[in-house]
Amino acid sequence: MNTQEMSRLQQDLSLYFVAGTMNCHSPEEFYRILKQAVQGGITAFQFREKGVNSLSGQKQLEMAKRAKEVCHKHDVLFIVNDDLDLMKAVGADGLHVGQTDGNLRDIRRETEGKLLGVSAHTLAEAKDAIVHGADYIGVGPIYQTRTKSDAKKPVGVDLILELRSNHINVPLVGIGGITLQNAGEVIKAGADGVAIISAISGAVDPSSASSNLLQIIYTAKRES
Ligand code: 3NM
Repeated sequence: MNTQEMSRLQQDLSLYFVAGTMNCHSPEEFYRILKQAVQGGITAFQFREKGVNSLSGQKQLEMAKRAKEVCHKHDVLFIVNDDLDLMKAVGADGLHVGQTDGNLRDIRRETEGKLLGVSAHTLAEAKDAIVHGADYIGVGPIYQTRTKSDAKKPVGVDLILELRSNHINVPLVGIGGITLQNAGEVIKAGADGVAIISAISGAVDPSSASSNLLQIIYTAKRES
């Protein structure tokens, strides 16, 4: 990735909404929330359809296609979580994987020409992801989260500071328990963006939640 592409990605990951239909009570509710989040200004979206009550097969593919259309109509990056076949079938912009989602070397080969994001919980995991060609790193959980049942112990913004002081220069996105109240400090610690489920999917008004978050993120970036 050249400098220009890297700087574009840093911008595009600023407000990264992550969700699946199971985070939103129903598939129609998911679609409504996503449309509102897009209107509110999210810059990237990750389709993360997994766990209890998630869609599978044709229904999952159809929803992924609808979600991609909404995102692309508004220049929002569309990333698929952990499902290479779905990423390909839907023509997503990239794939996001965790530490246990397979061999990174193979995944990088299969995602050539697409973005690859990898979740990391330690400096060693981040270094390993970069060696294998990750385009960005998801760092977390930063704070306590109630959304991911198997989430690790919160690492705080300290891990972001540690990665930056160890010359990790790829785009970093904080995830886990991020809200309007703490998004600014995640950016100020050195993250390029924040990834959020419940503070958008569970908001009374996902559109204003997104636009308020975006303002906070841009202000924190200017002040960093
Ligand atoms: N991944 P919320 S934490 C999907 O630590 C996910 O890698 C995490 O949800 C990680 O914004 C998390 O509601 C859940 O806390 C984020």
